Amino acid sequence: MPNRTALITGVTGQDGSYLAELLVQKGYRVYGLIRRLSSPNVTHLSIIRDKIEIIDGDLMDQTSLNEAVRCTSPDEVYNLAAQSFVGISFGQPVLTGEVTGLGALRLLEAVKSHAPQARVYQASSSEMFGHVDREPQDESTPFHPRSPYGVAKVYAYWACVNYREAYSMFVSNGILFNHESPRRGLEFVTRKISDGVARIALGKAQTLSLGNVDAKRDWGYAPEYVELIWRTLQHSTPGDFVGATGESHSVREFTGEAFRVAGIEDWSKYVVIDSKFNRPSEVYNLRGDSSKAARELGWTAKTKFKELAQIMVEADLKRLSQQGS
Ligand code: NAP
Ligand code: G4F
Repeated sequence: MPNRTALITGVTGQDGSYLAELLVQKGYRVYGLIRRLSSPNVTHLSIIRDKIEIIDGDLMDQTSLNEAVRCTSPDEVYNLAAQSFVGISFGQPVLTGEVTGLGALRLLEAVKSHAPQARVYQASSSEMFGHVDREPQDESTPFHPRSPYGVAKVYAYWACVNYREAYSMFVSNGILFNHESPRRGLEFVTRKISDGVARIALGKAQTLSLGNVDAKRDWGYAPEYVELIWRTLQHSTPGDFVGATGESHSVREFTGEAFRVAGIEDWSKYVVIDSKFNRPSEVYNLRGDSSKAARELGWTAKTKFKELAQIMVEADLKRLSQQGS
């Protein structure tokens, strides 16, 4: 296959950086869209910084998206950029709607005008299922979002389906359940726990404050999920695919497992429950069924709960030990 060109939004984030590494490995010419910040935020790109090209742009700004698509002429466009933290979406609902919802529409418009043959991947989310009435959730499960973030992702999802139907564009949604890694932002619960536990084990912190520890999620390992993202755009036809492990575990279980990895069995004395981390409306339990992705894309999640906790805690123990006090 001749070299292909990919444009990735959200390239500085967890998934964007892993996807850029995968595509570089596969011989793609990779463009990463980066918004202007007062201090550049390219830590996750250190391995491949000289192997990808950076394009300035912002999902809030139609002109920059038009220009990014026009000048890169991509074969594949991966929209991974978003205001992606559910918790903050309650305090910044309009910004979240603008970036996470309308931002996807702006990108679709740019592709429709400047590269209509390009294949588009939209980072949809299990948060769209929200208040679920069945388990496990698959591509036919109704949406009932429980946060401004979830609402914005539902908007973006349907915009993608609409551009597929209205303009015959190749647009696919990956409805991915939570996936984590040592590159996960520190505000998300698994990383907050792995970092917090490592600090306690190393004597750098005394306690770890958490919200609703009874919430349950289907947690997978991010580097495996970017393989699914890529496979979604290699399929013969566009469509919507769930990515999940099929297992659900509580925040409490993840906390216990993380402490166990760090060699601390009696961990309850270190954890403080603080209601400030509770959300106005919570998603209590998510568990996905990705048999469509297994059947049509040949993808299954390999890394499960205990191994994931181990990878994350060991990475934080190593990072924090190297930092000294
Ligand atoms: P992440 O680490 O938070 O990365 C988000 C990316 O979006 C960052 O590169 C960020 O850039 C960029 N971004 C934010 N606002 C932007 C704007 N206005 N214009 C351009 N770029 C902007 O998220 P992730 O975990 O990698 O997730 C990737 C995508 O998958 C997101 O859309 C997320 O909502 C979705 N998703 C994630 C999961 C999961 O479990 N990880 C599950 C389902 C769906 P800065 O570095 O400049 O902030
Ligand atoms: O780690 P979280 O913040 O992730 P959440 O809300 O599930 O969203 C993540 O996964 C979605 C896929 O379903 C993505 F679309 C989204 O972009 C993001 O990547 O919270 C997980 C659970 C929640 O129920 C939360 O209430 O953990 C609970 N939790 C309990 N204590 C906490 C805390 N969450 C955070 N962030 N911090 C806590 O102290």
